[in-house]
Amino acid sequence: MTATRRRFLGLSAAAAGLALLPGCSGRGPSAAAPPAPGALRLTAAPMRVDLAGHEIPTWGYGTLPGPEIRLRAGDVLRVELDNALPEDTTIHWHGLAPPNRMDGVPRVTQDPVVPGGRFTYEFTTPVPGSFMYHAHVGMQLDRGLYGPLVVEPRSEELSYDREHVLMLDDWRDGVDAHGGHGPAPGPDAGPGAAPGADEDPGDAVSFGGRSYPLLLVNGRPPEDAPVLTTRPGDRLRLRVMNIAADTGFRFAVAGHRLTVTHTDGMPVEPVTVEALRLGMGERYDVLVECDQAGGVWQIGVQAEGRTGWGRALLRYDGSEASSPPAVAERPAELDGRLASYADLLAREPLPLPSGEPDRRFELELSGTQIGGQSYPDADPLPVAEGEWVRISMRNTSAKWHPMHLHGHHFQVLTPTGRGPVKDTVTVPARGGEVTFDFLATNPGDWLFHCHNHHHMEDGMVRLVRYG
Ligand SMILES: [Cu+2]
Repeated sequence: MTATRRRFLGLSAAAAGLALLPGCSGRGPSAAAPPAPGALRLTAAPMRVDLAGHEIPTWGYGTLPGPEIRLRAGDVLRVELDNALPEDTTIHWHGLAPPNRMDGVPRVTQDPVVPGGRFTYEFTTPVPGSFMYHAHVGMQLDRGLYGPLVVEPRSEELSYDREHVLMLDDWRDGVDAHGGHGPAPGPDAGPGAAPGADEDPGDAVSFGGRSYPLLLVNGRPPEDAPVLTTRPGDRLRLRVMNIAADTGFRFAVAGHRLTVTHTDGMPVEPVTVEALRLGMGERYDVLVECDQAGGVWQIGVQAEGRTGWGRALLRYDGSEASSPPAVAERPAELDGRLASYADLLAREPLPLPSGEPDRRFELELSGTQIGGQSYPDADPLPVAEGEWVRISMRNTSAKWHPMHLHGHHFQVLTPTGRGPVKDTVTVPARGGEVTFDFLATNPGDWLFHCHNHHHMEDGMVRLVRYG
């Protein structure tokens, strides 16, 4: 996930006429035919990963994270999914807006892919940005079934020297029984726990209540942190992605500031801050001016509202003699200025007409319900094709909820009137309110849900339905 690899991929992609990674055979069914020309094969299968010297079993797409998919705006994404798991699976393309039948939601947009089965996803990707793919069956995302998906613009406006993708995850798979990784998981304090068990003191920002012993950056625990390299004077582009099931993150780089250029892949006017807060499913692209003379710098990832620590390292070339910061060394920048939605101005606002929305929904987020209902015993939110739709949410629960709409980009309503265009927006707890608008231009049944997967499994889902 470095620029070196990107250049390599760019070359191989040019040869193949498609900017996709070569097929990843993983440990899939050996009898399967090779993928069609230009297709990437992803095999969902049991696998083992090394977490700082401890090998644990999980499920994944061959590597952790899964192979990076990188293509250019207007390309066709063509992925053959082979299911070598003992249960059904699908892939959802988080942040993309494919035709409904390619959205990867079992029993809503497609039949689940049964064990031993195959499904080919194929659609064009006109919109550039930083996206993710992940399984969308039960709690499979909580294992290793995820990876980054980058759509590059046909011509890049930003100027930078190197690029790195950072996927932030909370992890417990195979660790609970291992005993070698930090504290044992505590009692489950999720939405199913006794009333009051998940109440946070004061103004704590908590996105979830389950116990996760490890935080991983690109599949690696803090004792075995990934190292990003740079040179003095270089400008880095970081694509920071929260793929966790139950954890919001604070993110900062010691000794450096972050200039936000995109949120959820969509461009914003640059804003320079010291830290990011990412709900589950959210992504930020930032530029980092590497204006230090050298050294090794902590890239800190802190769980919001509870203990939990992950990290990566930023190493300047020529600093081989420098020792890295201690594992737990916490960048002061984590307490600095955050990028708020109100700070962000869309560079490409949605083409909303003048006047008022055609349709409005006002939905309370309470516990793990949306508008007082729990999926699947929940009414679809009916819209009509072509409408301008406004959804207003008020969160009266004790948890922050990152709400994700499939199949659309929406525009967050902020005082500037030009709020960021996103696909996942975090609604603060205890009275927090967020409103967004979207254009109903992609008919189908689309999930609108909390991206805390425990909350989703608990029914924090509605369908937006039209066409
Ligand atoms: Cu939630």
